[in-house]
Amino acid sequence: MLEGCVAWPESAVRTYREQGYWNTDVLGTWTAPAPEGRSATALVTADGGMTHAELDRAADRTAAGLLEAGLVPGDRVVVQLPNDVDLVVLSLALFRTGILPVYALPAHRSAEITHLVTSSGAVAYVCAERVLDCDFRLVAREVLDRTESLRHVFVAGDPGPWTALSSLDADPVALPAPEPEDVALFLLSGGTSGPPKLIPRTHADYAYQLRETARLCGVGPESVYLAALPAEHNFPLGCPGVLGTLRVGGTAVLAPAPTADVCFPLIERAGVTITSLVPPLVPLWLDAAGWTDHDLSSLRVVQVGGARLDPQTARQVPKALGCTLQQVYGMAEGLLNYTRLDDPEDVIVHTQGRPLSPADEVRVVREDGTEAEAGETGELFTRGPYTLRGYYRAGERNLARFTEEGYYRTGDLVRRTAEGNFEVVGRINDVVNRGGEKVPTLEVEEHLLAALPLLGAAVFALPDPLMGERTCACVVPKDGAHPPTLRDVQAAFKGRGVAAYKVPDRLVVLEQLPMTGVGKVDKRALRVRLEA
Ligand code: OOB
Repeated sequence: MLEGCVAWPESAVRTYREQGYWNTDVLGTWTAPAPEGRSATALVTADGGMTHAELDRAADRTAAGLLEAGLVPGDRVVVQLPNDVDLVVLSLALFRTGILPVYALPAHRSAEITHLVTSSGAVAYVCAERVLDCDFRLVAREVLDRTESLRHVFVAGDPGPWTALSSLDADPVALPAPEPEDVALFLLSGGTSGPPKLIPRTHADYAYQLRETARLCGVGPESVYLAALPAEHNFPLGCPGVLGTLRVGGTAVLAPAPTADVCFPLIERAGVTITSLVPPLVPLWLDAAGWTDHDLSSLRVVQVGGARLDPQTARQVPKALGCTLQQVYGMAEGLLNYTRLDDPEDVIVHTQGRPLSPADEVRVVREDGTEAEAGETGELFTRGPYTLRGYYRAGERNLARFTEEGYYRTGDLVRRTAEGNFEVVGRINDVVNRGGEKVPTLEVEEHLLAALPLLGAAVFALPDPLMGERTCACVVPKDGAHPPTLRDVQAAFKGRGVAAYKVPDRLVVLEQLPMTGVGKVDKRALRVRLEA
């Protein structure tokens, strides 16, 4: 495996190969030759699309262009593109050449991209010219100034001082074929307290995830998957998402935003059969479905995951959208849990499902390390054929997140029902789950302390009816300093190039922070005080 990655032990590798979990599938190579029954259309966007044959050709040309530009297999490339054809073509080209995408999220700004470039040693950054109010060519400038490894910036659209992404275009050449068990891509951790860690995913492990999730969701050549969420995230990318659908010859529809006004016309036009949402979107879609003129009758499955969906909302989905609800409890690190399409209503409404694979090993562990009983809350530990054994270049830091036997400590508090389905009831880690968007509290505290005249800052989650959780920051100004307002925080974070979703939703100015006996800020006491 790539230097800086933790390999699965030999015995596990042997089992996964022998039992067919891992095979010779290499990501991105399945668009040719077209199997029988494949629908001609691979991609649909608001203003265009592509057939499978066109996608195949475009990926080969881009792959040749990448090599011509001097990139070599094993190089890392930070990819931050909106849901559009470029993202898919580039991804397939990278997979085919063994050049490794590091998938950033659209909301990331220079602070996050700098971190990703530094922690991955990326040689290239690929972005769009601008999205909404952000000019990513300026983000690229800041990142270049602050990092050492970056040699290329490729821009979709007008490149300004950089190179146009469209210039990565050359006559197809023989490509350096990656090995199935090589790393294929990097995803970002959402579940850990600090800045995101990099998750290496191999061709074999991710291809298995794509195959198995497509099977479980009944996705085949006739299926039309709508990427409403940003497709660089594991959920819409590969659960089965865009890649899992393309792999079986289906069609992926790329929406520029997850709102009903953008997605409903696409559902009607493309005959979308399956999509995935995070919980805060669900009430908005249900509401819009009540008055829309658009025909949503093609929808078969709506997957909801990323954060806890409340049962009352869950119950309304089938009737309002005319389809089956599937709860998905997953993580970029690997393990995916799904309710099955034919599960009883109670299971679909009240649980977050059970593991995808018979080879997923899951343990629910009490604080003292012993095994919890059914119905009892504990932390979920897991290992399996598509769950990582260590973060990239994390060294000693991996010791805290993995057991000696190679189990990943998810930090999630779960209960297992007698039938084996999980209910997610909380978290151990210091992360705010804002409707699926993960806000690492330590990182926000560091930004607050660095940007404003503060003596102390404590960031934690408060419950919220729509988002599940929102971010609250309690701050103590330095003596004589002006108490900051939310507007100050917003401006300071923007100035530091921090993603907007990390700005606290609520700011409380205090004279001091309560401390625990061991001298840590007592966030529990703060939470209780604010909830009251
Ligand atoms: C997905 O992946 P990440 O990596 O952004 O976040 C993982 C964490 C989990 O550890 C858990 O704390 C939370 O997000 N989570 C859920 C959940 N799904 C994820 N909490 C409650 N209920 C759920 N259904 O979020 C992700 C990756 C693949 C598929 C779906 C979600």
